[in-house]
Amino acid sequence: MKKIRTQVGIVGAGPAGLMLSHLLHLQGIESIVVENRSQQYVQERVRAGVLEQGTVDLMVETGVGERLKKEGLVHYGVNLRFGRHTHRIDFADLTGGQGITIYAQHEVIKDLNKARRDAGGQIYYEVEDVSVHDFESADSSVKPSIHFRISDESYELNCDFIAGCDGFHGICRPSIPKGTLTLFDRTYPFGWLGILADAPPSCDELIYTYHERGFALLSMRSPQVSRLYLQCSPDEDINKWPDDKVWQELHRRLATDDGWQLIEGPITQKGVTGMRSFVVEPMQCGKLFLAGDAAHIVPPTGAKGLNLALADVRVLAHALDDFYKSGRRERLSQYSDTCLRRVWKVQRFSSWMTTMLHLFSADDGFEQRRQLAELDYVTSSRAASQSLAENYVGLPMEF
Ligand code: FAS
Ligand code: PHB
Repeated sequence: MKKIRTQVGIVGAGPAGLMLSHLLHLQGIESIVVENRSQQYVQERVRAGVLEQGTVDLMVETGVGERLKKEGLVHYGVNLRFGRHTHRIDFADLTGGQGITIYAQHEVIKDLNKARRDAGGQIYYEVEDVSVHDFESADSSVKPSIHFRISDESYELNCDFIAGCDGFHGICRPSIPKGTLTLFDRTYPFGWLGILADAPPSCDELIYTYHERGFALLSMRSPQVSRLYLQCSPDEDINKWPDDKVWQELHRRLATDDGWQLIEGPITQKGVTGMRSFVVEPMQCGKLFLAGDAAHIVPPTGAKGLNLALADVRVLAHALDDFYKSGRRERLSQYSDTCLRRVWKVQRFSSWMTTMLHLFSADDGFEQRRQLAELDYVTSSRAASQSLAENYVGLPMEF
């Protein structure tokens, strides 16, 4: 085995892994990232698109926000549509001027990759057979390691700490001894059929729609590209959704009485994602720290997945900085508790948005009337719309 060494070994080059490596670099802490996919695959994967104010500030403050500032679409509000009427939630008024920025996750990944590359950062792509070892022991002389293979060469990466940023289907969480973790898992009886379309967005802000045929969301990626979602069954067969059927259903669910029109265009990407709420406690075991989707999944209705992943690594980078600068381990030992406070608040908001806006089939009408009453309350009470607004733009960071 070829032996290499670093201070922090990071598994996964998604937003969590790359941002952590970037923050550690700015603090003078070495790291190596290992990723089992190619750089191109990771940089083209279609996922999130909404950045909280705090995420935008983090990218700008750490020097990777230039393109985001130029190309990101800043929104100071969001729309809730039900009963063929649209109600705007004014973020700027309700949160003292805060907003969100539409900037695709894969663009964030490109910016972070460039910053790592320009700084001489080490990222091993297309690695195989990744495994993590010797992280449980509290004995500081026992060094954890990450083993992996690149074609027929085997590597042993020795480090002080391992960051498990390898997503929900990664190897880090399952490597933690059974019984030391508690898993909280909820799956929803529906999914999202999402499309990318070369169509100018039909509204300059997002539209979350409650409809008796199911939820619909109008989002965007740029002034030329729309991103739209439809509630569907969790195992929906995408082949049963030719483009014209997708547009027909979107027209139905997004229809209003004020003459608003949905603009169509060529569909360039189509996919179905399941909906789940998942949290693992604790988010650390010895010298292994889980961050992002490796530790928690939120339904996308609150647009929080990416933002929560970056919030985790901010806490971890802060704690590692404290350790390497002063030898203090308190922040490291409190990492999980600090993150979980935010994780459960974001879970609460994301599942609330999901249950308020989606159709639950087994319903005698009670649920629908309760949901419509909730939407009516949220859009007519300043207190209720302020709660939605402050959660949507992002709760203050705690370290
Ligand atoms: P990621 O999953 O992004 O990254 C983990 C990385 O680890 C990946 O690059 C993976 O290839 C790598 N990896 C996995 N196993 C490995 C191994 N054994 N060895 C080495 N590397 C390994 N959020 C929203 O807010 N809005 C959305 O519209 C939205 N859409 C989504 C659609 C999908 C299909 C998915 C899965 C998620 C979506 N999310 C969305 C949530 C998403 O944004 C995640 O929260 C975000 O990607 C989390 O980032 P990471 O924790 O870095 O995990
Ligand atoms: C997106 O633009 O992809 C998006 C926006 C809002 C969400 C989820 C996804 O809640």
